[in-house]
Amino acid sequence: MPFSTLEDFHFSAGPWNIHTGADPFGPEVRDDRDFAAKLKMLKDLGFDYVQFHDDDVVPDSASQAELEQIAGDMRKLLDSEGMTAEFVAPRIWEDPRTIDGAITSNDPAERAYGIRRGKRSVDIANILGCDRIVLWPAREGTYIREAKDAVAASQQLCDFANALLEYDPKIRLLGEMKPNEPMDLMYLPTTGHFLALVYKTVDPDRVGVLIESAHAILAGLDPADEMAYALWHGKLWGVHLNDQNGLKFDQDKAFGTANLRRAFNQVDVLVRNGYGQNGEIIGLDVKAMRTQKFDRAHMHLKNSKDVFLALADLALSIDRSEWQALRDARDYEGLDAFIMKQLMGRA
Ligand code: GLO
Ligand code: MG
Repeated sequence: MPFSTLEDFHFSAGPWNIHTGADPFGPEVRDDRDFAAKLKMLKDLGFDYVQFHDDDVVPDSASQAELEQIAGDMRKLLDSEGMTAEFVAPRIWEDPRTIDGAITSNDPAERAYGIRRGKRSVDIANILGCDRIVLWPAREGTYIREAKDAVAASQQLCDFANALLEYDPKIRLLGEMKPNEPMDLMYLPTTGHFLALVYKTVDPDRVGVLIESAHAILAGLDPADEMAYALWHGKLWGVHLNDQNGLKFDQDKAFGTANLRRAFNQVDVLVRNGYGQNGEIIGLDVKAMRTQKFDRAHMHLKNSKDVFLALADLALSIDRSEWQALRDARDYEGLDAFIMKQLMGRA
């Protein structure tokens, strides 16, 4: 696989990445923008793709006929701006029917609702012209382990994947795993767990992963190695680049701002493995600080993209023969200094 070039990289973000700053302890601090304004903002920043939740496009209350109409209008808006949908993710964590999970709820009616949301997401994706469904199983876990049967839950997660794969022969499913938050104990808490489930589904070729940097970090794992493992499986079909300052809540900090070296290693593994050459997108999942004023509450997106491109440029220009010579000599102190100098611009 040849290295990626800068031209292979196309960027995406979701409308939720330009947000009002509400958090669990305080209300909104900035006005909202309508979707068209967000789309224009993303376009101006050089983003070509948009990530969607199902109800970012169509309210859950809409009938099937309304769904087709509303999603069709969204497609026209995207086309008119020269933008493309990257994926649709069923938002299966806000409705009262998902309080105990939409896939692993103990109530079969609630599990049926989850599958219905998944199928609606497929319908919306088809109208928007994308083949990727992202599954972030937000409430598929427990606060106390005794609340659910973990063996049954594993099968229910597989059943959910199969229901979508069987519903549409072309759709691809990308698991976005996270170890905690909002639930204390998540099922399939890491990418590796989901990758093992992939091979138990009815069509493993259409199931892969989207890796979010912060989610790997929260699991105590290195995001670059997580990406490498998924790349080895041929299943890294999406990323949510961001950063995380320790094992706290999911912070969604701008990419590379907490740990530049960790960010470089993510970019490097993507570049070396030709990420982007088969239509994979550089997705961001970042939040502006709550302190940011309205008119500058998109700079976290620009900063993340700029950091990615600067690190990709470094990955493409770094002296690989010197790097290799240090490996061959088993001079890892020398390699440590070599990488640090590159990152400090003091090479
Ligand atoms: C939360 C997740 C969430 C998903 C989004 C799309 O921790 O990162 O933001 O990425 O709902 O699946
Ligand atoms: Mg994410």
